[in-house]
Amino acid sequence: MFILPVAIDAGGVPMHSQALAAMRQSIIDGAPETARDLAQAGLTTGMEPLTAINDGYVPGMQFVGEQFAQRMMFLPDMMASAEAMRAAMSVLEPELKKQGAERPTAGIVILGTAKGDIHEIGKSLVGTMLTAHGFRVYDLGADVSSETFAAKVREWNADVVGVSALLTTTMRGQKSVIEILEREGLRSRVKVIIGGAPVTRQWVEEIGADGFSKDAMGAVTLVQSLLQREPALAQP
Ligand code: B1M
Repeated sequence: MFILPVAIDAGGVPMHSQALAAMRQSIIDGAPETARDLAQAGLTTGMEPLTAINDGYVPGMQFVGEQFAQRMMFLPDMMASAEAMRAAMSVLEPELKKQGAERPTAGIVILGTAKGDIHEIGKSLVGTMLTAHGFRVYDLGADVSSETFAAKVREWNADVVGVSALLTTTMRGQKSVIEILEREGLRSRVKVIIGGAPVTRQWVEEIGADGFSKDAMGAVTLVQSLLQREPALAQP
C-alpha cells in the first residue's frame, strides 16, 4: 500500500489536513465509495470543493501517474484510481457549477479530448471550472474527431474551442483541429486553446493555437483574457 505524507499548513496547524490526506489516499487506493464519502464529508464540514480537488484528489492522481511511470503501479490500478476520481467529482462538480449558475454567460466554450485519447478527468475539470466562472460549456467528451470539433464550433457559434491531449501520440489531434477550422473558414472566429500534461509553449506556437494552460484555473484565466481581446496568457 502507498501512503502519502500528511500536509501541514504554513503555521504548522493541520487545516483539513487529515481529510485531504484521506482524499489523496482514496485515489491511490482506487476506492470510489471512500472518495465519494470523503467529498461529501468535506462539503459538510465547510471545505471548498476546489480545495478538495486541488489539494486532495489531484495530488493522489499525480502520485498514481508517477508510480505507473516507474512500473510500481499498473493499468488496473490507474483505472481504479480514475474511477475513484470520478466518484469524488460526482459530488464536487455540482457544487462548483452552482457557483457559476447565477452569472450571465461569459462566452461559449467547446471542450473535448483529442481523437484516440480517452483521458477525460483533467478536461472535465477544466469544463467544471469554466462553468463555475460563468461560461457555457459544451463538453464533447473524450476521443473526439477533429471534424466533430469543427462541426460543433459552427453549430454552437462557439467563442472558444479547447482540445485536451494527455498522450504524446494524440497531441497531433490538436493540430488537426486547427487545420480543419482553417480549411472550413472558421479559424478567424474562434479561439483555440489546448492543454494536457505533454503540451508545451513550443507546441502551442508550432501549431498556431491561441494559448495553453497547465491547469484548470489557468484555463479560466486564459479564456477570460482571450475573450477580452487581450494578449493570450500562456503558462511557461
Ligand atoms: Co493514462 N497515461 N494511459 N490512463 N494516465 C498517462 C497520461 C501517462 C502520463 C502515465 C505515465 O506513463 N506516467 C501516460 C502517457 C505517456 C505519454 O504519452 N507521454 C499514460 C498512458 C501511457 C496510458 C495508456 C497508453 C496505458 C496503456 O494502455 N498501456 C492508456 C491510453 C488510453 C488512451 O487514451 N487511448 C492510458 C489509460 C488510462 C486510463 C483509462 C487507465 C486512465 C484514464 C481514465 C479517464 O480519464 N477516464 C488513465 C489515467 C488516470 C492516467 C494518469 C494516471 C492520470 C491522468 C489524470 O486524470 N490526471 C496519467 C498520469 C499523469 O497525468 N500523472 C496517465 C488528473 C488530471 C486532473 O490531470 O489530466 O493532467 P490532467 O489535467 C490537468 C492539466 O493537464 C490541465 O488541466 C487539468 C486540471 O488541472 N489540462 C488542460 C488538461 N486538459 C486541458 C485542456 C485545456 C487546458 C488545460 O484546454 C483545452
